[in-house]
Amino acid sequence: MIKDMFPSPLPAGEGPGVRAHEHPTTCPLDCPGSCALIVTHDGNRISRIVGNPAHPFTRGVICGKVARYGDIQHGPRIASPLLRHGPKGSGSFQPISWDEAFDHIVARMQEIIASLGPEAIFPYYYGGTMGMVQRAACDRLTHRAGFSRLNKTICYPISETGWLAGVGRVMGPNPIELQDSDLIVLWGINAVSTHINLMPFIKEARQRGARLVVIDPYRNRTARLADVHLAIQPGCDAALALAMMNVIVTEGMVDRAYLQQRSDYDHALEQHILRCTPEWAANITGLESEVIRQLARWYGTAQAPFIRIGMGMSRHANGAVNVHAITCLVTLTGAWQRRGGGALLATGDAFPTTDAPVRQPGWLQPQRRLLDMSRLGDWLTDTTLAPPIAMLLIFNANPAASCPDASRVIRGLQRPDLFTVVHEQVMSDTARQADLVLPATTFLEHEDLYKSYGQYTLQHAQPLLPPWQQARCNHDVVNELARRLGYQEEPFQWDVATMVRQVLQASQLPPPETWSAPWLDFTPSEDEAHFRHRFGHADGRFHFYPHWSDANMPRLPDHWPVNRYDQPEQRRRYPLRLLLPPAHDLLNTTFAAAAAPRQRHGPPTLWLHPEDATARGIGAESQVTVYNDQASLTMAVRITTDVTVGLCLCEAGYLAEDFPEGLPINALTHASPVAPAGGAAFHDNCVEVRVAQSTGGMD
Ligand SMILES: Nc1nc2c(c(=O)[nH]1)N[C@H]1C(S)=C(S)[C@@H](COP(=O)(O)OP(=O)(O)OC[C@H]3O[C@@H](n4cnc5c(=O)[nH]c(N)nc54)[C@H](O)[C@@H]3O)O[C@H]1N2
Ligand SMILES: Nc1nc2c(c(=O)[nH]1)N[C@H]1C(S)=C(S)[C@@H](COP(=O)(O)OP(=O)(O)OC[C@H]3O[C@@H](n4cnc5c(=O)[nH]c(N)nc54)[C@H](O)[C@@H]3O)O[C@H]1N2
Ligand SMILES: [Mo]
Repeated sequence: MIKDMFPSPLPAGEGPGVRAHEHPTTCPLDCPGSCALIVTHDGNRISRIVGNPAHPFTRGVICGKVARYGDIQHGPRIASPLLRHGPKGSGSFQPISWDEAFDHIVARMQEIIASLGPEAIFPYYYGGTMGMVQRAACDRLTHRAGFSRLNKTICYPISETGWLAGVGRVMGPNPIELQDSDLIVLWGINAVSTHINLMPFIKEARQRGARLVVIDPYRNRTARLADVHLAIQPGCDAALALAMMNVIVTEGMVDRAYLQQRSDYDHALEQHILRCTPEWAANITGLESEVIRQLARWYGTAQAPFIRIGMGMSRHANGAVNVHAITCLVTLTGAWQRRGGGALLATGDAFPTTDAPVRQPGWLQPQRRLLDMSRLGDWLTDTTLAPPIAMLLIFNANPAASCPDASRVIRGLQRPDLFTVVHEQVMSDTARQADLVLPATTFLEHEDLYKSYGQYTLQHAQPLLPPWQQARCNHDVVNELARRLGYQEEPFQWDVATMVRQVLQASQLPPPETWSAPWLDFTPSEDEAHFRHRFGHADGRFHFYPHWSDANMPRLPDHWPVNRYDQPEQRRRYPLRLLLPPAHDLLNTTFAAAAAPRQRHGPPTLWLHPEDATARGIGAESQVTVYNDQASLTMAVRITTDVTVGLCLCEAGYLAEDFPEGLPINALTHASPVAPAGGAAFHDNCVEVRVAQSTGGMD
C-alpha cells in the first residue's frame, strides 16, 4: 500500500543487494560516507537498517548510530507547529495549525521587510540533511526575496582552502584504493567514529602488510588500532609535514623529475625546507625528532603511501596552512601518481551535478550581505549591525549548540525583538529558544538526491514511510512560504519529485526511473584522480607557493603560530588546550535529543592527564569546572594518559541541559574569524580547570 503511495524507482525488493520487504535508501547525515542503506519496515515502523552490500563503497558497513535510526524516527518528535507561549527558552509552546503558522511568519516577514528591509531576515541551515533538494531549499527564497545570505563556513572552508591552495581541485584517489596502499596515514581524522567505511579497506591493506599511522593529539578510537600513534600538539601539523620533507630532501627521497614537471618547486623552497629540521619540529609538535625521522623514512620509501586528511585537524586558526603543508609532502615524493598512493580530503569536484534549480543563483541579489554562519552569536548581539537581524529562519541546523561561542548565540536568540522560526524533527537547543517551531520530515519520509563528499556516488532515495503526524519537508515549507509572499516563479510551484528531475536534467543526467541502481557512479579515471596529467590549477601544476587571499598568511608552507595557545596572555591565564571533537554515538548534535544515544554517550566528561589532575588537586571522583573568558561549564572527569600533559578534551555534541550551567559545550569555543575564508576553530581553545565548588572542594 505504502509502495503505491510512494512509488519507488526500483520497487521494494528489487535492485542490487535488495530482498523482498527491504527498501533501498541513503543516509542523509553530514558524514563523508553517505551510506547506501537497506531499510526493513511494515509501512509504519522500521524494524531493521543495514548497509547495502551491493553499493561499491558502503559494502554493507554502516555505523551503529544509523543502524539505530529508529531512536529518532520513532522517538519523541515535533508533531505539529508550535507557538511559544512562555518566556523564550522555557520550552513552553502551544500547538497551532500549519495555516496559522504560515500566517504568523508571513505577517511578520512583511512587517520586517517594510520597516527594516529584507536583509533583516536571515535564513540559516546546515548539516541535518545533506540532500541536494531539501538541504538548501531556503536559498531560492533568500535569493528571490533579498534576505541576508548565509556564508556556509562551519565545517569545510578552512580545510578546503588549504587543499585548493596546492592541489587546485577537490578530489583525489578513490578511497577504495586504501586497500592497495602500503602505508596509510590517518591525519587528523577519527575514522572509527566519523568515517567507519574506511576501516574495512584499511584492514585489507594491513592484512597484506601495510602500516597504519594515526596523527592525532589524543588516543581516540582510531589511534588505538594504529601501528603507530603520533600524539602531536594541536595546530602543529605543518611543522611535522615540513620536518618530514626535510628528511626526504636530505636523504635523497625526492622525485625531482616529477617536481619539475608538475609543480612550482624551486631552489628557494628547498632552502626553506632545509631549515625545517626534525629538531626544529620536535620543539613545536611535542614529538621526538627520531620519531619524525622514522616516519619520514617510512613515507619516503613506501611504494604507495595514502594520506587521508581529516577536517578535524583543520579546525584551528592556522588550519588551512596545515592542510596545504601536508599536500606539499605528498608532492615531494611524487606519491600522487601511484595507485594506492596520494591523499584525499573530499570528493566534491568529481560530480557533474548542479543544484541551480534548487538554489536559483540567477535570482541572487549580489548587493545583499553575506554573513559568516560561524559568527551567528556576533550577528545576533552586535547592536551596530544595520539592519539588525529581526528574523531567523532555521532549517536542519542546531546553532544554539553546534555554533562556536554558543552562549553568545543563545543570548542573541533570547533577544525579545528577534522572531525565530525553527523547522525541526526534535526539540533541539535551538528549537527550545524559538518563537515558532515547525515539524520536519525525516529522510525516510521525503525524496532526495545525495551527493557524497567522501566517495564518488550520487544516490537517489524515495520516501519509504508517510510523514509522521503533521511533519512537512523543507522543500514544501519553503515553497508554501514563497507562494504566500506572492512569488509566482515556477520553482516555487514544483513538487519534490519535479525538483529532483529538474536537478538531474540541469546536470544532464537521466531521471531516476531509468537508473539500474539507486546510485550513479562518478569515480574519476585513475589518471584524473591521481592528477597524473594535471593538477587543478590553470597551469596544471601543484602549488608549493600558496596564493592565499589573505596577505597575512605565510608565503611558503610553514608553521604559522596564530592559535589561541600561541598568545602568551591566553596561555598564562588558561594554560590547558581544549579539544572538542565529535562524539562516537552522536552526529554533531543529531541524536543528542534522543534518549538511547544520549545514554550510550554518557554524561559530559573532561579527559585530563594525571599530571594536570594532580597539579590541580583533581581526583577521579571530582566534578570539574572548565572555564575561559567565554564560559564556565561543570562536568565529570576522566583522568587518562589518552591525552598528553597540557591537553584536555570533551567529546562534543552535548546540549545545554547536560550541564548545570544550562549552556552547551560550545560555549567554551571562540568565534574569531579564521583566515582566509572564515570558519570555526572548534579545537583551538585555551581553558583552566578546577574542582567544581558544588562538590565541596578538594578530595
Ligand atoms: N560519530 C560522528 N561521526 C561524524 C560526526 C560526528 O559528530 N560524530 N560529524 C560528521 C561531520 S559533520 C564531519 S565534518 C566529519 C568530521 O570528521 P573528522 O574529519 O574525523 O574530524 P573530527 O572528528 O572533527 O576530528 C578528527 C580528529 O582530529 C583531531 N585533531 C584536532 N586538532 C588536530 C590537529 O591540530 N592536528 C591533528 N593531526 N589532529 C587534530 C581530533 O583530536 C580528532 O580526533 O565527521 C562526520 N562524522
Ligand atoms: N565542538 C564542536 N562543534 C562542532 C563540531 C566539532 O567538531 N566540535 N563540528 C562542526 C561541524 S563539522 C558541523 S558540520 C556542524 C553541524 O552543525 P548543525 O548543522 O547544526 O548539525 P546538527 O547539530 O547535527 O543539527 C542538525 C539538526 O537538523 C535537524 N534535521 C535533520 N534533518 C532535517 C531535515 O530534513 N529538515 C529539517 N528542517 N531539520 C532536519 C536535526 O534534527 C538536528 O537537530 O557542527 C559543528 N560543531
Ligand atoms: Mo561537518
